[in-house]
Amino acid sequence: TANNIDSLRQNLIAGSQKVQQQIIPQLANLGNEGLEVLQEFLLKRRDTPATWIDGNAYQVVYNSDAPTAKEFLETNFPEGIVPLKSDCGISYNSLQQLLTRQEFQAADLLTIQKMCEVAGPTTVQRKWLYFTDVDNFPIQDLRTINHLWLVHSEGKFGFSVQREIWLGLGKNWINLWTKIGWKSGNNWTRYPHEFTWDLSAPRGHLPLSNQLRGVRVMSSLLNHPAWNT
Ligand code: UYC
Repeated sequence: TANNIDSLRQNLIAGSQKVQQQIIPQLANLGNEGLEVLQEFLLKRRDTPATWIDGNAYQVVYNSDAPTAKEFLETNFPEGIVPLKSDCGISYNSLQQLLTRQEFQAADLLTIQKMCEVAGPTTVQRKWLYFTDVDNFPIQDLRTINHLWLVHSEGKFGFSVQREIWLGLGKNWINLWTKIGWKSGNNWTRYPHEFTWDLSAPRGHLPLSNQLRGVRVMSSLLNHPAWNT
């Protein structure tokens, strides 16, 4: 009913993150009228950095099969809700699309590939990053990749989430592995089948950094100047 829609709309605009999170799926179940409220919400907030609440709203509109929704996105958010800024001319559009669809395993692979691409042809050929590649990684690009992960995972995934947990553990790697589900007791989680490729994973579970060649790449990632605000 009109009354119900209006109260959901008010709560979506003014409510806490928790309230907003509950309202978005309710609006998703209300067809076109619900979609219109979500679209208005996205437009209203487009001048401030996207949060995972925007990500949730965006995903509902994206996953709807209404022609108006498709047109709305093509007109207003042709490249998604995270600005795909790069200091080296790399396109993050494909990563944006995988993450919007929450295809986390494919997105994880593409993240490594894109980071190799940023580092240059030698790294692309090698297929894995040196810690020096990460030290030289442009701030803008690392922030874009991280922002995409955050926004499309309800704030659960991303290097900055891993960093926050790691700092909270006094920079203890062993405890980090357990906390983010990369190790259980003495056993490393095996790639790819033992990892959890959806939002039921522990916070910070993704994106992965292979530890086969040591911790230095991960250390460079979590110590990167991109995280100094
Ligand atoms: N793998 O175990 N990993 C691979 C992880 C380790 C191994 C790729 C993460 C421990 C081998 C990714 C963990 C280990 C390959 C990850 C993990 C190990 C491989 C694909 C928990 C053995 C085949 C991208 C820390 C005891 C490729 C890539 C190769 C691949 C991720 C083995 C993303 C987070 C120490 C043999 N593992 N990896 O980097 O290089 O290849 O031989 O971390």
